Amino acid sequence: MTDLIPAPRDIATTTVTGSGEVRLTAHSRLSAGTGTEGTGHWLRTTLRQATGLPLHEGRELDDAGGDGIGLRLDPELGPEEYRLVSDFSGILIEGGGAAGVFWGAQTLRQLLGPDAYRRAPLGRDRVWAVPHLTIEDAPRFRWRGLMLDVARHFMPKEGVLRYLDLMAAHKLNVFHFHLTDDQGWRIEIERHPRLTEIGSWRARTKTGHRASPLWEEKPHGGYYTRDDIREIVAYAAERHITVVPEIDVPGHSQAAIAAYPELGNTDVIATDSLSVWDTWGINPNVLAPTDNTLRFYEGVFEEVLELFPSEFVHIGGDECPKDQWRRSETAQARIRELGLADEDELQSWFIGHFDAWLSARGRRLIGWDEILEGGLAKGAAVSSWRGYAGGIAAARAGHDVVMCPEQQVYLDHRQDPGPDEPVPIGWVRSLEDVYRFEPVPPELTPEEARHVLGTQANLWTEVMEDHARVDYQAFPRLAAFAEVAWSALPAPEERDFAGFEHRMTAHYRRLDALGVAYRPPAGPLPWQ
Ligand code: TNX
Repeated sequence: MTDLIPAPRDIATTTVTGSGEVRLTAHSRLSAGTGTEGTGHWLRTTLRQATGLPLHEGRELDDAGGDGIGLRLDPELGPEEYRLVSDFSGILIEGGGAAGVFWGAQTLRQLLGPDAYRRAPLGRDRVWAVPHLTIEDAPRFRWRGLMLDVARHFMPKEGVLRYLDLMAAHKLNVFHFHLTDDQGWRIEIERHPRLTEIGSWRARTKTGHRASPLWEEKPHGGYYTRDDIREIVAYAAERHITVVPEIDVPGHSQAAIAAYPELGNTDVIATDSLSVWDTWGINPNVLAPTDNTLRFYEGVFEEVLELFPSEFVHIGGDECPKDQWRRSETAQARIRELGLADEDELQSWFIGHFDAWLSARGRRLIGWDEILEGGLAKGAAVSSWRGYAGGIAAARAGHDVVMCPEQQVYLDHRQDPGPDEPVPIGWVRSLEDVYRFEPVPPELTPEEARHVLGTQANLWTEVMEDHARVDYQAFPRLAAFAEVAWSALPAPEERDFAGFEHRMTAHYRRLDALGVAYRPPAGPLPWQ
């Protein structure tokens, strides 16, 4: 029962209270103190579904009694820190902030056993018990992220909400929402309706693994309306998850150019003949560095800021081939006019424009590590994906960093060398590899290391056409990643992977109850 993932900082079961347990019954009450009402609502709703117990409101904390649950703030604790005590007076969860109480509630759900993850009670005769114990816990990093690419394959809104629940269950708190790419534009922008009218569908897509019966070509698309986005952001906020939107510029933009051909390098190619891209890889059709493009994207970002309250806004910046800029007289004129050395500096100027634009509106820019090339914009933070190098350089220059190196935490990469993997791309990233991933490179001084805001796992979905495939790539590795992001694990070679695997046995039962189509640790793979 106490096989918690991610592992808490401290768990004590041998307190003076002895070896009893708290049993939730039809009489158990739940009291949520000031500032914890949101978690109270979440916990009551979630546990009512799973247990069928009413968990009526307790009038006061003490009213929770010996079989109740109390939630309250304790200003002595850090904002995400919590203490969970189960003893003869019931279960008390205290957090430094509302988020801390929420993470404590997630721990309580794990303690109640796998059936606490179901959406309806299996029967009235279940026992819902938590052993007497004390847990003290707090996260290692404040950015515990998951990136989901909904551009390569659209994930309908319900699937996104489900992923937010899965993130919360693993105490992850930043959802990096990759909303645009060459293969699709997924967010409604009122002032530029063609972005979704044209940009959200591609006529042809290759789905599945070549060797699988799912391999077929068919149209693909979809997008989120503004209200869908509002709902996703609100749902995330209820779970103490921040949604960081990504609008990828100036590369990975063919869907936008297909919708508005004037955004492309019209003096180099006939952009009006481009359609939403239907293959994968690095695309040569990038945005033209013109005033028109800047104004267009300022309009896009204005609407994005209205919908997303997050401090950080991701502007992509990755994999922007410079060939068209080299050949474009318009781009070359801009380079001369700005007195720039080359096309790298032109990209840097482009990103710098949005850095200043976002800063003026009280937000902060974050981009993939290519934004270091040609000079990093003043306030920019970096998602270090091509290994650690970009992150190290950025941290040394005083910029904040999120570590997400493809060598460790790209969950689209295969997790086993066997011939049966449905996604035979990338290097092998086993569960153990992810568990031994260290987000802070030893090269950094403690001062520099303070710029590592945290870490993020990335789910690129070129070869994940539905949520079962996303689940298969994400799990169980995301559970290992969550422990890396949350728990203060020792150095990689000293980590107790066998102990983690042992705790996973209990965690697989939770994932089963949640209906997660994870890669099974043994036995036939789902399609065999
Ligand atoms: C590189 S990571 C990309 C993505 C691909 C991914 C596939 C990054 C910033 N760019 O466009 O989907 O590799 O692993």
